[in-house]
Amino acid sequence: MNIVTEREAGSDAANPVGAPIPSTNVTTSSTEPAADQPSALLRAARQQPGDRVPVWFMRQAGRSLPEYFPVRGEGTILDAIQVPERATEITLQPVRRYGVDAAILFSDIVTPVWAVGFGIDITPGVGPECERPFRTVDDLSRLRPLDPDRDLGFQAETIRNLTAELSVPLIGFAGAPFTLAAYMVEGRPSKNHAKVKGLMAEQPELWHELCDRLADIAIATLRAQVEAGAAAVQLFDSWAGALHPDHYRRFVAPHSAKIMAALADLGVPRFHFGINTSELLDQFADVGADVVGVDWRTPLATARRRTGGRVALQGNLDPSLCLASWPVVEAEVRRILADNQGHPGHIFNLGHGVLPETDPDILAEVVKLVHAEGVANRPVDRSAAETPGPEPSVPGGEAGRR
Ligand code: 1CP
Repeated sequence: MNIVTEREAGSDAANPVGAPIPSTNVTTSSTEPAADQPSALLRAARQQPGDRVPVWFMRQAGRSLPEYFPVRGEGTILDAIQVPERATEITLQPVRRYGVDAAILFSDIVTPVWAVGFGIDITPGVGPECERPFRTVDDLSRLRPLDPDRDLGFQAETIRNLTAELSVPLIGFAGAPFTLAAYMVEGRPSKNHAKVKGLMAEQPELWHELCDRLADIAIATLRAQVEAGAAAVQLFDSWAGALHPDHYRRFVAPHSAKIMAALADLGVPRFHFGINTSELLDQFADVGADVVGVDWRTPLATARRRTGGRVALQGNLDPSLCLASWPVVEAEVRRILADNQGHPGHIFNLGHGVLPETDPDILAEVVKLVHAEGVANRPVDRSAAETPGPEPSVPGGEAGRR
């Protein structure tokens, strides 16, 4: 894997690590990297040895931070996202508080679909909801292509604000077609995904057309984020683990692979994440990710064997255990670092998002411990990798045949 490019080098230069963090009334971590070092996150994403394990947290901004609420204001989260000053401040809050190695744009996976006028909203306390869910071919008319300049101008402005302030890389993100379709077809968050699985199996042509449009929307979103200054992107397929591996291969992988391939020329690391994906990890690597997120159910050493050592891994502390006392959390962090065996391609994270009830002081301690104890300089022993599984399910495969 060689994903070192001028674009990344440029983004490192634009955001020199160690540049001053904006003043704040929240304590800044004392674990800032020295100014002459490359970004720990981008190095680990390239599986290059370094002097520490980078760490950030999915859903690090938002409801777990007391300083979030006064900035967020009234209305839904989609209202806050549209005000660049607010979205900028909310994105910066966890970076200041924790000294994490990356910021993640404050937005949501449904933002682009909302922006093209599909008719989706985020209900506080519930999540994404659609009054008229996607069920028939007529619903395609509500899913026009995304024009990032017109539809997501506020997001580009937020990213430009952020890259001017940040001393660590900014991660942009989008929802993958399956996970977005899950909300659009079900109409709201769902446990068993029965309606979206039904549409997929019973109307495969409509399914592929829907996913193709969602893939184009994700591509336009992510390209615009990188052009505005994001130094890495994460494609969230949070609920793909609900699928049988064969269904994932036939109905989902081609679309995610199309997105990953369409970002290749940008040269930024492409992260890919879902929960319950133990049986899909090989395919998550095959779609073209550089970094694969692993939830807490799969030991990192197992995930590394399943992905054949061809991607960096991100994870995998159980967010529920972060509600326990520090000795419990500390033991888990040490176990995960040991499980990684000093491999340079490890980005420490939770196995899913921060739970709203989490004590931020616990996460601050996690960051300190990972920075103090994480070793990322063991030479990669590629012979230890398991033979990669079955034939890669890559672009041009199923998508080209359907
Ligand atoms: O008003 C609020 O504060 C609502 C809570 C909230 C927040 C803070 C939602 C509604 N979205 C967000 C922001 C958000 N969403 C971020 C930026 C914050 C950060 O990471 O620091 C990100 C990356 C997301 C991405 C997102 N949204 C995902 C993928 C990550 C994951 O958790 O798997 C998903 C699945 C969503 C949908 C969504 N949006 C909001 C909720 C409550 C949900 C999940 C609903 C469900 O259970 O299905």
